[in-house]
Amino acid sequence: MGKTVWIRMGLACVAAMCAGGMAQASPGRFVPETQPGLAANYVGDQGIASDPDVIFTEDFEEGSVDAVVSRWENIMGKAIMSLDADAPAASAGSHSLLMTEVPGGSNGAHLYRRLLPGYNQLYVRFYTKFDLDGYYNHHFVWLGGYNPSTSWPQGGAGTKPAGNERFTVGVEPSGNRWKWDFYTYWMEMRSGADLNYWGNDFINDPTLAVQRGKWICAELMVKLNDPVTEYNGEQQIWIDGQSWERDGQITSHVGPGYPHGHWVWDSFQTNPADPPFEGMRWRMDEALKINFLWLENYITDADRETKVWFDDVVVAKRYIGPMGQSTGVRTPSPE
Ligand SMILES: [Ca+2]
Repeated sequence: MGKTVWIRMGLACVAAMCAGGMAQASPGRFVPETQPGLAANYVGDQGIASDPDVIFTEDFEEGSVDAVVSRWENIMGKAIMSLDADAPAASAGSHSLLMTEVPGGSNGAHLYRRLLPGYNQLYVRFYTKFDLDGYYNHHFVWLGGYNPSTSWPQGGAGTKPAGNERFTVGVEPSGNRWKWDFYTYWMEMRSGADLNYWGNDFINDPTLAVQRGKWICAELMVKLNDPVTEYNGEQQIWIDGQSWERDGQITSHVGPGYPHGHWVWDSFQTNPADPPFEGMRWRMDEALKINFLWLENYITDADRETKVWFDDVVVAKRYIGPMGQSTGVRTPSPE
């Protein structure tokens, strides 16, 4: 290697360190989840629907879009849905759901259904893929609750829930920032600088980047506060079976006493030197439960064709994790 190349590499490294230093105290990093995921027991998700802790699955293997949507209660943008042969490598199935937004088209698409009778803790794991050059979406995949439950998504953008009627928790690419974060509405949420209540974010780390052009395994957990006077609720995100750590603390898991940080309007800024987070008081009424799943790809004003795929959705009462591998040496899951 020539001297010139070394000098160029050195300058590039210095530039990268400076950029990182301005953004955060230390680089964030993935930390593998240590608890066993139930998906490890079902190679390619085969048979996972019969697991006693699983309450809903959607693998898009029904054979037609009509057959898929018949399993959901509220559908938007069916015209841009198709079943596609692109599927996660580990999947036992051969098709995924593809939503293809075109310029001048509708505002994306969604599938919504209730999860009755309602639960105090749920996990949703799904595989998704964004095409490399697609336009960004505004909202993505949600777990939430309505009291009483409804067979359609109620909305509520810009307003704070009262605590007895709704909450919603999104795992999202954060619009055109392409970083994974929460987007959360609940009774204790903070307002934005415009004094409206938009979804609150918590991770705020541009290095937790959404990798486009490949299948990603995302998982979201919501645990309600119980009793309803307490702040002991939680929310958690995993990407490819991993949590996100920054400055020595896990920032993708939010609950009573963790992580440490402070609010800047509606964005929680993690910092180990700050006070501990108070925990999630999702509700003030026991009748408010987690009772819906909303797979949404909400896009407006797309200036180019934009494809988003979904596959292998599982909702369960415990951690699901990525699919067990269908080839090669499989690591036995701890029992
Ligand atoms: Ca599939």
